[in-house]
Amino acid sequence: MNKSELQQHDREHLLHPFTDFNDLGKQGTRVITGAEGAYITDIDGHKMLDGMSGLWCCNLGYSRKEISDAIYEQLNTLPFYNSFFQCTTVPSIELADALAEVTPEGLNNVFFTGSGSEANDTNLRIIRRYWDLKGQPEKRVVISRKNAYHGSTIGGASLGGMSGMHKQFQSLDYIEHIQQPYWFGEGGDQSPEEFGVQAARALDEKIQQLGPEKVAAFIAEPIQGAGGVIIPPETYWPEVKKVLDQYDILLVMDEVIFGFGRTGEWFGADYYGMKPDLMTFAKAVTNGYFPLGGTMVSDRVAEVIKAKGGEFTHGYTYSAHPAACMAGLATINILRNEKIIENVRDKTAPYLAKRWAELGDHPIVGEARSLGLVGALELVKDKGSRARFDEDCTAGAVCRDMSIKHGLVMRATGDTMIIAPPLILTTAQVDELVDKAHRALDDTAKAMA
Ligand code: PXG
Repeated sequence: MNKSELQQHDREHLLHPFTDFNDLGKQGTRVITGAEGAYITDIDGHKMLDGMSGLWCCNLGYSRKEISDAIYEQLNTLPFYNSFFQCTTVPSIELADALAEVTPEGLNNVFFTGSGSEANDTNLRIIRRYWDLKGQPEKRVVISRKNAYHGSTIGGASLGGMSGMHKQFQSLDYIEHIQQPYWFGEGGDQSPEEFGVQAARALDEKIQQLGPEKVAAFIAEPIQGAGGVIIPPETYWPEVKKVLDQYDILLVMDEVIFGFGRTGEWFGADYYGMKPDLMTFAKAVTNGYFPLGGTMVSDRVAEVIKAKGGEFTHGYTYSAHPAACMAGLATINILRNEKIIENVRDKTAPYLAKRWAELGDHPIVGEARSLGLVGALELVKDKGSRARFDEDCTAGAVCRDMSIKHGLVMRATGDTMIIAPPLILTTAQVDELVDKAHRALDDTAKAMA
């Protein structure tokens, strides 16, 4: 099929995730046909620096034959076997070991799933089981945050705090949402530090309002990813820690985006010095090469579930899929052997921070923020008042299209432009990314004038 035939068949038969089908019909889909290193290529031969690592997952880029070979060899040895009914496989044991080593102290148990959404559903099942076995079945409520993203299954979407999603399904009734720590959007006249404390105190207020004896867990991404790379003020996590220390409530950190090196540490929990009881992962665990997710379970929680016994009636056919586990092992080996995360921490992240901050001087940028290898630009019409161009956030969509034209994949969430490039980026590629983003901003300013 040629390009237009592919686009036509795509429109006729493929229901895309998170897509407005009218827009899709008008523009035709971009057909991505190849990838190499940190670049992707479309069917027209247009090569783009992938500033989003696929969908926050190809942290090592697209050319790691070690990972595809590991998958291929496993598929030719034992393509599938389940881990139900007293069975196990060698790759799943080896990956469980490796994950216990690289994840924060105390997280030594893993429940494998096929995706991040399933892993958060698993968290809900584990949380309930834990409190039931502890003899505190009244602990039921899970507190999350507005504008969080925790997946698209009913459990994941209920935990998530995206208003557009909540309009389209019925949420579980034992999940409550508090304020997000989004200083640029919601901080008003407060300093980031003051606002960070206030946003964390919202957790305390909610716990008090519900009654601590009813609250089972608090779930949060270390930094909100899909919500617009919302890097909390430095005061936020230490204050959340203080709040949680007062109560017997489980902390779930959702590391689906920030796990495996994006902050320059292995996990966001390491970066912020947090000790989660449960920790969700997916995406970069296999470098996006094979679907795999899971949740790391602390010894404290796992001991109750294991020792107090009875069957834990939960699991997925593809929990611990052997080929997925081999992809995970190969990915972790590369991250370790090539010191990829140390390189991000010591070299690429500080360099990106410096270059990305320069974009803050652009007339339509209200804030340029970055941490590790993520960044965000807030597009505004007026820097002083932070006023946006219009209510429909057209500037973001324009900037995304301009960026693609200049050969850079940059995402728009509303009028917030976001990047999460592969961790293998060189400093020369950081320059390329920033220069292309700058040109996209110039074109956006012209188009919106
Ligand atoms: N938790 C977090 C923090 C995520 O970012 C999930 C859970 C769900 O994972 P699965 O594997 O079920 O998709 C995610 C996924 C976006 C975007 O627009 C982000 C995600 C997925 C799709 C789109 O940025 N994150």
